[in-house]
Amino acid sequence: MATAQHDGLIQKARKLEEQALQELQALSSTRHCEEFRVKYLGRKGQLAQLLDGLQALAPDQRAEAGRLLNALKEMLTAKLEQRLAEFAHIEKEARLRAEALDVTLPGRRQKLGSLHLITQVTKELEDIFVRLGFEVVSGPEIETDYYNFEALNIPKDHPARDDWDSFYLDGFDDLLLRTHTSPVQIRVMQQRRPPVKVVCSGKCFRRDATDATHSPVFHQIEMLWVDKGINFAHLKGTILAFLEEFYGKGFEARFVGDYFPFTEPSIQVHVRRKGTEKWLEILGAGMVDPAVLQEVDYDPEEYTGFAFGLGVERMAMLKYGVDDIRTFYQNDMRFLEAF
Ligand code: FA5
Repeated sequence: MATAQHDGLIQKARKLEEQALQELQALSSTRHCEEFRVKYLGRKGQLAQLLDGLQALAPDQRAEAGRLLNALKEMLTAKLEQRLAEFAHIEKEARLRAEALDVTLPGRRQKLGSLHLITQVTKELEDIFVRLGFEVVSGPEIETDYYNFEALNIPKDHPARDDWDSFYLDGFDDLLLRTHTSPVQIRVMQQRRPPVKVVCSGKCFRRDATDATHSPVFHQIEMLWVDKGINFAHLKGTILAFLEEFYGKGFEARFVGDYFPFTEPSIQVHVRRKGTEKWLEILGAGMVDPAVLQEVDYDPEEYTGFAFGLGVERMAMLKYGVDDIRTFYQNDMRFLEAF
């Protein structure tokens, strides 16, 4: 009985060997090799089933059949490894061919991003001021009440505070998002002695109702020039010079009286395209108030100065024919790509 089982097992092993060798020849990929491994050499594969059959054999037959089956397993494993190595090589070659880069092919055009129009205009204006001899400085967007108002001659109960309805920081009575870039004037003058000739650009924040020319977040460029003998003619000349540099000859400007607690006299400047009706207010300006100079320990008898703060969005609207300030911030790709 045991002999018949032994012979049957050996026969099955021979058949398995023959079939497996044929299949090994026919394998055509690493994936097929894996299928082969599972079928013949896996834990529940055909060889494992034959090995299970050893239990039923007499000890001496079991040893002999066991050796045979193990030799068969080793032989098939070695041949499978060989085939795997062949396919790994072939598949790597194919992958390299597929991934090959033809460096002689002509390049394909890639669309690059571009600077936002407000950034472009800010840079252009800063460049103009640098050519006029000004130094670019910066200041914080979160300001104290002192720099944003008090030092600029706007005490707590001053009605002018209504012109700059402010965003205060929750839990900090004294901190707000700056309503204009004028606090940078104070910061610079505290740190330097005259002559001071600086510009500063940046974001400003106001609780303004949004409309075609007002945005709660917008950009200003502040300019300050303090020295001996600076007068209103310097103010007017500088403003006209940079406006002409920025807009060219096709625009005209007018000066209108205004009021700011930190300048005296104060003006605002309107600009329009020649031949059109509508003026747009683009900046506020004036001669630095003596009280502000005193606040930073400059002697108003010795030094005078002028300053202005212009709206970058408004400047851009006029130059590029943008009717509504909100267009800058709607992220419409057609608008963004136009510049
Ligand atoms: C001021 O902010 C003063 N600090 C300007 C100044 C500086 C005067 C130095 C004297 C000396 P005003 O609030 O007018 O002023 O704003 C100046 C400019 O900022 C305006 O002319 C306008 O172009 C722009 N602007 C003001 N509010 C807004 C807003 N909500 N949206 C867009 N632009 C604005």
